[in-house]
Amino acid sequence: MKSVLYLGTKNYSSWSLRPWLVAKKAGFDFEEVVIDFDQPDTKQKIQAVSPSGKVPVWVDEHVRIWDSLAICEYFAEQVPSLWPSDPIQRAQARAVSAEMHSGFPALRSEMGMNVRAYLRGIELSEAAKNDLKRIEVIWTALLEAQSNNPNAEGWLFGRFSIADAMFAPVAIRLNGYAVPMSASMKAYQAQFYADPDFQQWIKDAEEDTLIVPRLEIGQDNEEYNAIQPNDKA
Ligand SMILES: N[C@@H](CCC(=O)N[C@@H](CS)C(=O)NCC(=O)O)C(=O)O
Repeated sequence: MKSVLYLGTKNYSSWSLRPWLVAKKAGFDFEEVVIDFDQPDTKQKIQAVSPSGKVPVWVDEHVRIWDSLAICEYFAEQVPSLWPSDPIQRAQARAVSAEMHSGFPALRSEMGMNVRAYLRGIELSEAAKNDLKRIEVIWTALLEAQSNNPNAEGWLFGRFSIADAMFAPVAIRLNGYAVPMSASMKAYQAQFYADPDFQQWIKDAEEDTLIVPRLEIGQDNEEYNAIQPNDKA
């Protein structure tokens, strides 16, 4: 039996991107099944494969797993290099991954992932601004800690790890909405957009024509959106 990763619509499903990217980096051979959001049969299709009624879900000959981080952990059982090899770094990687998995609710709701959105003008709440600040602190500290590592490849712990996958949707959120970014945030965001596997997800999402109106945050701000990106605040 070929392993299957059930995903939500690639343009919008931030949870789905994470295990998909990790599976790609692990070199797994798997089938992708996208269950589009907000269709008359969406709920039924997700419930048919997912005990929690949510995607992503991984199914192979041994197991069915229905949570993005649990799926990533399962992959790491087979490919341990998906976490840093150093136990201290591995603990830190797990801490920031768990923080991303369980936190940042304001950022999630106000800057929903939308691959096809580009620097849309939005007004962030204080809570969302604080979420962004916290992400900046995490990224900056971890990238600075790698600055003396000759083998660092631009990822949070040098080589790609599950921690990077957890933050991949943030790189897309930062592309979708015009919010201030520090130099280290820009550099780490660029790291994703230069990655061939990440680029494949972007391409798939861009080629998809499904628009889910409730997830099109900031689309009415046409005046702001007409300003050239470099002139935006
Ligand atoms: N904690 C879960 C969250 C998964 C989740 O919220 N999935 C959303 C899509 S990104 C979903 O399936 N929504 C469909 C629904 O709620 O009907 C995980 O990490 O996988």
